[in-house]
Amino acid sequence: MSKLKEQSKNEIIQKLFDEHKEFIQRKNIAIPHPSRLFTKYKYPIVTAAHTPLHWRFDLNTDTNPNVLERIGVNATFNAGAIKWNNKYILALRVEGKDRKSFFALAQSPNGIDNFEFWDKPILLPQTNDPDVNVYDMRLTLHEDGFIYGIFCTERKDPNAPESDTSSAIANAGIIRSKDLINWERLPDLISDSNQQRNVTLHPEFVCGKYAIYTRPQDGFIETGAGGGIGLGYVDDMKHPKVMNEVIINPKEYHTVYELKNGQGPSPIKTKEGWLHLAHGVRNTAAGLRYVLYLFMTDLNDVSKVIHQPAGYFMAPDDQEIIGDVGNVLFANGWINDENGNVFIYYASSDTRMHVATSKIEILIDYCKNTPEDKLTSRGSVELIYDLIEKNKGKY
Ligand code: M1P
Repeated sequence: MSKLKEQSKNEIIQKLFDEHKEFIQRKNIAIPHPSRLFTKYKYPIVTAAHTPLHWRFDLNTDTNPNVLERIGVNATFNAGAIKWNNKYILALRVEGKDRKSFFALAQSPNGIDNFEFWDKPILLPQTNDPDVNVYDMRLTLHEDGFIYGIFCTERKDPNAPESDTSSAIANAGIIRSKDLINWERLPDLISDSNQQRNVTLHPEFVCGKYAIYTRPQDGFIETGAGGGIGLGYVDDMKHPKVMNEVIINPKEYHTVYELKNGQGPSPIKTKEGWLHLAHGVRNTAAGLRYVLYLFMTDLNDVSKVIHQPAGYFMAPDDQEIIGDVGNVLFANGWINDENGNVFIYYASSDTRMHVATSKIEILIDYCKNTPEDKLTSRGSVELIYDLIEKNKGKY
């Protein structure tokens, strides 16, 4: 490549910044879903291309005379979410081209577009056992006054044979803050399970204890005898030992969560129960398929599921099916706005972030009035027969 003249180097840098700004400020376009349950949006809200140029380019033309990208970002996905100081904030899983994930906050004034990263990613405080990889943070404002960030921390499995260079031990790492800027690292979750992923806090104390959603499983990939969404109790987050862990929402044969499932973000309190967003995984000839489903638990007994519609609430559509890990929708963040509007932040195929909007009343109606899974084909047809009967004279 011929050497660039100083003027053209500066023009290239200016063009990079102009195009980046224009891209970030692009207005999103609502696409109401035919189910009428939610509205999706035309453009992903945060992608690798949204990450700041000063994280990726050396902007000094003496040390970067060809104006090349020095540090690449592969994907931005699986974000925790919180509304803070009137801004919609995402804690994104940013995955570098080096395969490592880390967390970075981005904010938007309206929750659907104009997401801009904060100046620097989070430099995560460490425990005595350093994280090798971290991902999928849930942000929860707990009634104790702290914002908790619970995420998955992975370290190499010390018992894996030498030839196995990918198996890891996954556990829940915990940080907390009062301002989203200064983070205190707490010890990792202490539980009876070999592997924990998809862990998040219930936002209120339950009988004076922290209630925590878990996903115990036997292996790194395989659930074994484990799996299902668990609920346990912690006395003190500075010594986060889970007690009395029970599975409140198990995986189930021949359903969209037949292989495994996991709690998404912390549940939302409604007048009619706690509203939960979760992901369910089934196996197909083309590999795993991750979809999102909803269920509700009792206000007075958070371990009791009171409504669970059959099947999925949201599945990957069109371009969402394609990505680094195809056919995956995953959500670990949502925001319940003051006026009953709900912003569901979901990632497609481990590659980019999207938003879907709905209303609390719609999600409750969906949970209460969508039939439960009858677990057989004949049962599914019987449900359609019931509806046809009810609709007689109306079509
Ligand atoms: O690749 C799909 C998802 O796989 C894992 O989720 P789970 O533990 O439920 O199988 C996680 O690695 C998640 O980040 C990823 O999106």
